[in-house]
Amino acid sequence: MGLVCPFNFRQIFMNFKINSLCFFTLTVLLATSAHAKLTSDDKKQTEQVTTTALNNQKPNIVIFYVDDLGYGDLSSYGMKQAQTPNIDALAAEGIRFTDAHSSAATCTPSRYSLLTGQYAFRNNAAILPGDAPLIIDHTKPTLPKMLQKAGYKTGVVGKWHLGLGDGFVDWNKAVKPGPIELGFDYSFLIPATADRVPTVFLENHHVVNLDPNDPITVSYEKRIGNRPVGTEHPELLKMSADLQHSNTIVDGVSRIGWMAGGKSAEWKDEEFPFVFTNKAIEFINSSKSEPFMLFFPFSDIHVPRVPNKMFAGKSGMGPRGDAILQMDWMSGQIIDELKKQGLYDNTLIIFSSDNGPVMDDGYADQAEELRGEHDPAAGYRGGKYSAYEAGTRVPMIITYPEGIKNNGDSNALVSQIDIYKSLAELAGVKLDNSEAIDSKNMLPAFLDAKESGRTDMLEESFTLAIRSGKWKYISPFNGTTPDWLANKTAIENGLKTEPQLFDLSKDRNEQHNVADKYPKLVFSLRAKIEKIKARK
Ligand code: NG6
Ligand code: CA
Repeated sequence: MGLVCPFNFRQIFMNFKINSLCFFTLTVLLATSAHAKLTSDDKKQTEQVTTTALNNQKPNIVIFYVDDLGYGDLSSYGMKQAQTPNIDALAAEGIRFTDAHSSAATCTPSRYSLLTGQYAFRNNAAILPGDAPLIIDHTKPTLPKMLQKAGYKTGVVGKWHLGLGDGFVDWNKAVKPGPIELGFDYSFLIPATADRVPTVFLENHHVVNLDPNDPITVSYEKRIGNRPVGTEHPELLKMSADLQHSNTIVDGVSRIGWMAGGKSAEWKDEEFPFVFTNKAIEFINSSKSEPFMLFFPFSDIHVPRVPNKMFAGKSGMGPRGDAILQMDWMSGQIIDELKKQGLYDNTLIIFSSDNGPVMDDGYADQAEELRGEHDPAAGYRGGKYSAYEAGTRVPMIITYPEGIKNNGDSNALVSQIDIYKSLAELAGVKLDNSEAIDSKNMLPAFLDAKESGRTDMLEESFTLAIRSGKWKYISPFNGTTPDWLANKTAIENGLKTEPQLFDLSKDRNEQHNVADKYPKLVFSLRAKIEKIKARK
């Protein structure tokens, strides 16, 4: 896991890196305090000079955000059956976190928290249909807006799933508000998930390759258009699907929801790896004269898993394993570009996943049957949707050759919700008290494997859980789950009507509920959750 570098040499190199980081922070501080005493003209001039000077120093930021990748789904996190060399190289060079968490056990809530620094329950952010309105208030601060303030060019390429528009979306016109209004200078997206219509790419405000004579309409209520549907035409399918995923068929895959028109704009799932990496590389090349932030949320390894033929059949674990290889290749292409452009050493890369693993998520792609000995959750209990650890404990790797103090494994407890304040610190942006209220500055832990992380951390699923020291408390669940997450599965996912308490130091697999033995502790952990809920 360590750098193969003679100690003294490495020490000098590290000191240099720390010094340049300190210099950067110091310059920001000096520039900020000098501003208070200047006239507005003076200010403008100073701003120009300092911005230029600082821009040369500010690290670029790339966030690789995989969909549904489990804690054990990389060879650098214990997967034996297939290799992920590009990500493993990041892990070997940077910090490999062993107790890092998505803020929630599903996609939309995790993404919401990453971009706002607030827990999703504050906004009832749940899994969204493909025609849902934007769930982030675009008049409020966001992570990309915060970085724009610091002079960053910001881009998002990949899967969105945070809603678009403000009620009814007309896909044939400018689709907004969306990522641009939230502070991304550039966006190239699939609007929701690959299993939801509309199955078209959206570049900035517009659907790509749309023929105005063949307008798109989308419905999540009733069947529209004349495309075949999965329930009636199973012979057209690459893989069969459950009822929810058996509506409009596009590219041999039945999806959730119905879509009419927009034939020329339809995507081909197999082309995703090239389309997205090319767009990301174009963004890097057009932004490299300024500091930039690229948010790269993958469609992989979410369903439907339809990897390109370069990867199909290569993992020995079926489409789910092949999608992992595809995701690794895509990451490698972007990392190679950063290296080719001489940008890599001054780029902070965060690699992580939006929630834990799932095998069957609606399509019969044999993920379970073909996984063999592979354990996507690496021994933790649960997975996607679950209140148990594998719901949110995901791989997280950070590299930043010019900024990392000590690399290696870190067992610091960190949440992706902390990315907001940590990047604000890195970029030298002062936040309002009302901004990113749930985020904590974890920059020291992000840049040093020897630093510790949080003492307490909330985990969101269909209920709320809290980690505190060695303890994990899961609140009783009295709500209802969606029909497809039937009661039995809900219980398997830790959604029980009684309180649950686990000592993770002895019971990492959350098998022994000791809530009855420690009523005072249960009381105090519950109070901690209530305090977080009341935070303003
Ligand atoms: C669920 C879908 C599932 C997946 C998930 C979102 C059904 C039965 N299940 O509603 O297939 O799309 O939503 O996944 O429809 S996530 O990673 O984007 O949260
Ligand atoms: Ca997900």
